Amino acid sequence: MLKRWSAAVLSGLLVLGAMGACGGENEAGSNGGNADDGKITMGFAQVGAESGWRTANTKSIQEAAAAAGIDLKFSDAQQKQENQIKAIRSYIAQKVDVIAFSPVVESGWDTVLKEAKDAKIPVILTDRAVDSKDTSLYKTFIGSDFVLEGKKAGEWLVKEYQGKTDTVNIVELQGTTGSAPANDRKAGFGDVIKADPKFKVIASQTGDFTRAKGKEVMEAFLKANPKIDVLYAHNDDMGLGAIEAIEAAGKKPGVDIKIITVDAVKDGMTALAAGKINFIVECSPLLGPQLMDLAKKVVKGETVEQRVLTEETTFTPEQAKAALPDRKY
Ligand code: GYE
Repeated sequence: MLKRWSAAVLSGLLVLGAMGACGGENEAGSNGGNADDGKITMGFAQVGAESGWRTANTKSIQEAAAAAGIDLKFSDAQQKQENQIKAIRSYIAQKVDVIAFSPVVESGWDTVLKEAKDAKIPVILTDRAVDSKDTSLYKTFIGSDFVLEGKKAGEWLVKEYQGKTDTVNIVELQGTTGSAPANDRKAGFGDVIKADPKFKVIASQTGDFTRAKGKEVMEAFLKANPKIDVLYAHNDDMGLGAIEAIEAAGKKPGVDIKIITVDAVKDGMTALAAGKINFIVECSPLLGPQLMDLAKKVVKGETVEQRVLTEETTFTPEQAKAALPDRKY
């Protein structure tokens, strides 16, 4: 009890301290930012630490901020929208120069984004989109085209089963419910495979982008469905969890069940090179340097493109073997 109480007081003091340091006596900066030391302060509200992709993304942002001389305030929302909203409100209270965040889900951001706009603090969306109709609520959105990623996954499957007529039973592990990558990767994939009725998605459920949940849901899929030909997982981590479940069920991942994932982090690429995954659609987490460039421009009041796309490729097992030695994350 005492422990909890003192932890609460301590975190209150920390917030107050940070507010005093950044807000209090600050007169500089037309947008209320703490330009006292000439440094840009960025408040970044991260989704969480749910996957290898996210860890690499966080590292990229932290390293790029340090390299760009940007003072970074960083928070981890543990995949909860309410935590992200709290973090954004605290950045507004601290009068940071710019807020960047990766919205865990697409909807429900208008109120807090309006608060940032009213405080004249520019917002940059990174990695994931919001569905706000009012696009003046943020300056730019940098990240991947998730629909395209889903399409690439579907196109590989269409080619793989070309000329065959038997039904292909597919199970799908979706990302976090309501998130842009889950919505879009599902849509893009579905769009491509619907052209051929032999492709049947027999089960589709969220695995929350984590290894543990991917394993758990795959176990249930395997119990309920005697014939699964293909697994489409919205990220490597869920695919890797599912591989454990498939092996535990006495089946060979990549052979008895073909596996397609998205991300191309090192662990995923290693499984691909070993033939346990058959195809990976790349999604780059290295958004840090571009984000810092955009932040500098936005703080200066320069106009930036509304949408900045990340460049990405795809990998077969052979390509994974070639790329692995240089893979940084
Ligand atoms: O694919 C997944 C992560 O938003 C693109 O989030 C990101 C996704 C990524 O947890 O691994």
